[in-house]
This record gives sequence, structure tokens and C-alpha cells, in this order.
Amino acid sequence: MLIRRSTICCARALRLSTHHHPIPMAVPSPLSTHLKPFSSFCHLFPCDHDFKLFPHFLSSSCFASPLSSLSSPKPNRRSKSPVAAALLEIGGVKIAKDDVVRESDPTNNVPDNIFSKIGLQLHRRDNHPIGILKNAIYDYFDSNYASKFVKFDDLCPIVSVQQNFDEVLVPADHVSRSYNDTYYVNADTVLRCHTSAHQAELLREGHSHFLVTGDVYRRDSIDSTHYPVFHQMEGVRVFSPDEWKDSGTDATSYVAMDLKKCLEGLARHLFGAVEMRWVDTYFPFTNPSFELEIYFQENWMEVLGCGVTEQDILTRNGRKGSVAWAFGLGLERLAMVLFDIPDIRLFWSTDQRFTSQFSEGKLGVKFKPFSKFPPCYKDISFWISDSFTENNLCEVVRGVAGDLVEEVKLIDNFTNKKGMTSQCYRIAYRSTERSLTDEEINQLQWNVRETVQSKLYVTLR
Ligand code: FA5
Ligand code: MG
Repeated sequence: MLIRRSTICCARALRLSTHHHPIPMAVPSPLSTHLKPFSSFCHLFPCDHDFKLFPHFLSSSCFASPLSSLSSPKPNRRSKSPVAAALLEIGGVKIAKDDVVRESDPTNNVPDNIFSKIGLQLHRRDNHPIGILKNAIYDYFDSNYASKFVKFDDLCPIVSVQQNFDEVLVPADHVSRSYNDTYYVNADTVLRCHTSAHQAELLREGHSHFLVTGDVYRRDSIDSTHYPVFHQMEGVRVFSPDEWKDSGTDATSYVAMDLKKCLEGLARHLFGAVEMRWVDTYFPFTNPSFELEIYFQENWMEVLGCGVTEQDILTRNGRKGSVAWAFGLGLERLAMVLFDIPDIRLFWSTDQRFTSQFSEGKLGVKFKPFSKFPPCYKDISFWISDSFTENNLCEVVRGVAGDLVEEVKLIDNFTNKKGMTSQCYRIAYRSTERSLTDEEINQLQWNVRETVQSKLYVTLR
């Protein structure tokens, strides 16, 4: 079976399928199987994004720092159609669609359907499962740490490459930096792929206990636990030497123990009894590093990553001599367990039959499914080209079918004597809200085939 997991840690670097581009840089996680070397920098949709025409970068001062107080709307650099783009405002930063989606710019790979999620901030809605969960986690930290944790939930998701990667020590050649995995606004600016993007800046500002909740963005595979926009909560706690000096153990072990105790306590606070396990892992920004998995729908599901902060991060940000822990929770994954929500797409549903089931402060409510329509499966086979990646395929399928696609799964992969590789993917179409007609699905599949052929340089079989 193909195991697909998305992570900024080793599992992300060591993509487990044969058609990704893992960098063999990390220690294998217990779940990893075969690895393939990183072949080349991933090119997104070669026909649109020709890297030979590497462009002038349109850098935008309003993206310089989401924490800075830049709030004046940015003038359109190119005079475009007179249609006024709606301005979003997040954390004091004004964002126009033209700033984020630029089809003709080869350094930009943000599609419309991703832009349309920016600013929705499900985590700030008290009646939404993600907001209810955020508040429950806040309660846990407030009551266990005497409200010491400072909370941020409105930091702009458009951040610099420096914030998202450099400041948390993500190596220059790490696969998560590629256009295949991350949404780039331009060569220096991304949609944050994790809330860790804010760690360094908040440490520099002097915070020692903080929680950052926000929407994060990743080009990723498609199934019931992966979505290209999801929500994370980052937690950081900095310890000073007098907190561990009498513990009889070294600082790192003391902090690692405290971290696990804190997160196990959180899991008990949220779930009561639940089957969970710790898995050793690798992140560039923590050492040692761990993931917590919870047993859900007959599988182990990874719900968070965490670890003891690398000394370099503390030293560079004015915390020399301290030790810290950090974690990043996947809020959708936790909410799926908590509310029994079977599919990650449901979080975006505006159907009353979904939204009316949740209300502020009500944690234990179990979701009652209102649609049990069977999925419809369609296969697509093609000879791949060197630049083909599964993430690019998923992006095309999402672009055509939106949330009507439930899963994209590699079911066959072979290389012939001439060295040509053929892959077959099974696409599951299913609406969470209504039944789909054969005609509608055939049309979607037809459009997918056309777009795959024209954008991904593959030869359909
Ligand atoms: C990170 O993003 C690290 N920044 C977490 C961290 C923070 C580690 C601080 C150490 C210290 P990872 O890529 O594993 O790690 O993602 C964290 C969680 O986000 C996962 O455990 C999972 O619950 C969730 N997640 C990852 N990808 C997706 C996705 N495509 N859809 C939904 N949830 C996801
Ligand atoms: Mg992970």
C-alpha cells in the first residue's frame, strides 16, 4: 500500500511514494519504506512556468513582515482590468487578489481556489469545529499555566521565505522549499506552510510562552486527511536555567519530558481516553523531535509534531542560555477525532446540515453524517515525463473538480524496457452534500484528462 503523509519533517523529506522527490537527508521514520533521490528542482506546470525565463521578482513591501504595522493598500503594479479586486485585511495587512495570484508570473504558483480560502480564518469562528477546538486548547493552557501563554490568531499567512524556512533552519535544499510543495507568491514570499514561520520573530519580540493559530497552505496529496489549506496551532515555551537546574537531569531531557507531559495532558483534556503513541522523528528546528499519532478510523493518524528547539534558533533570537520546547498541532486532524468528522473537506462546508451541528463551547458533540452517497471511481493512466509529480496532478484535479474530489491514489506504476514510466491513478469523486450525476462526473473526468494532458506534459494512455 502506498503510504502518503505530508509533513515538514522527515516524512515530508522522505516522501514514501515512488513518484515524489524526497531528499535523502533525514533519518527514516518508522513508517518509511523505499526512498528515491531528489531528481531536480521541481518545476510546476512547465508550460506556464518556464524557469529559463527567470523573472524580475515583484517584491511587495506589504509582505515584508506580517507583524509589522504596514497597512496601506498596495497600488497595483500593473494596470489591469477596471474590475476592483476586493481587499482582504488580515492582521493589519491589506491583500488584493493581484498581489497573490499572478498566472503569468513564473515565480508564482498560487491558484484561484487557494486564494479564495485566504481570510476565511475558520479558527476565529466560535461556532466552527476548528474555532471550538482552538478555544478548548486555550482553556487547557490558561488553566494549567495561569494564562501565561500569549495568543496570536490573526497573523498574516503571507510570509517571507526567510520566516517560513531560513529562520527555522530549514536547509536550502529541503524538499519543502520546492515549488512542488509550497505556494509561492514570488521568489521571496510564500503562503506559510506552517505556523513555525512566526517562531523566531515572536522570540525576538521577547515572548517566552506563546500560541500561534493560523491557516497554513501546502501543495499536497488528496485524501480524507489532507487538504491544501488547513489550520495549525504552534506552541512555544522557553525555560530559564533555574527551572531545570535542580531537576537532576540535563536540560534537554527535562524539557522533552515536560513537552510530552504537556501534550499528553492536552490530549486527555480534549479526548479523555484515546489510543495514542509517540513516534521519534526529525524536524530541522527541533532535536529531539516527536510526532503524536492517534488511532482513528482504523488507522494511526499523525496529529502533531513537536520537539526541543534547536539552540541555534534561541541563540539567534536573543535567548542564549535558555532551552525551549515547541509543537505544531494539526487542528483539522484533532477536530476529526474530537467531533467524529470523517472527511477533511467537510470543514469548508457551508451547508447548514454541517454548520448547524456545532456550537460555541460544545466539545464532545459527534457529527451526524447527512450524506452517504457512494463514491464514483475513475482511472486515468499516462506515460509520465521527468517533471511529473503527484502534487502537480492533485493541483490539476482540485482545480477542475474542487471539493468534489475525495481521493487521488496511485494504483499502478511500471517502467517498460525503453525506460518509459506509466502510472495509473484512481480518482474518487464524491460530494459531501449531494449525489452526483453520471453526466457531471464524466464531464469532470473529461476536463481532468484534458487539463492533465495540456499542463503536465504527460501522454495519456
Ligand atoms: C510541521 O508543520 C511543524 N512545523 C510542526 C512542529 C512545530 C514541529 C514546532 C516541531 C516544533 P508537520 O508538517 O508534520 O510539521 O505538520 C504538523 C501537523 O499538521 C501534522 O501532524 C498534521 O496533523 C497536520 N497536517 C500536515 N499536513 C496536512 C494536510 N495537508 N492537511 C491537514 N493537516 C495536515
Ligand atoms: Mg508530520
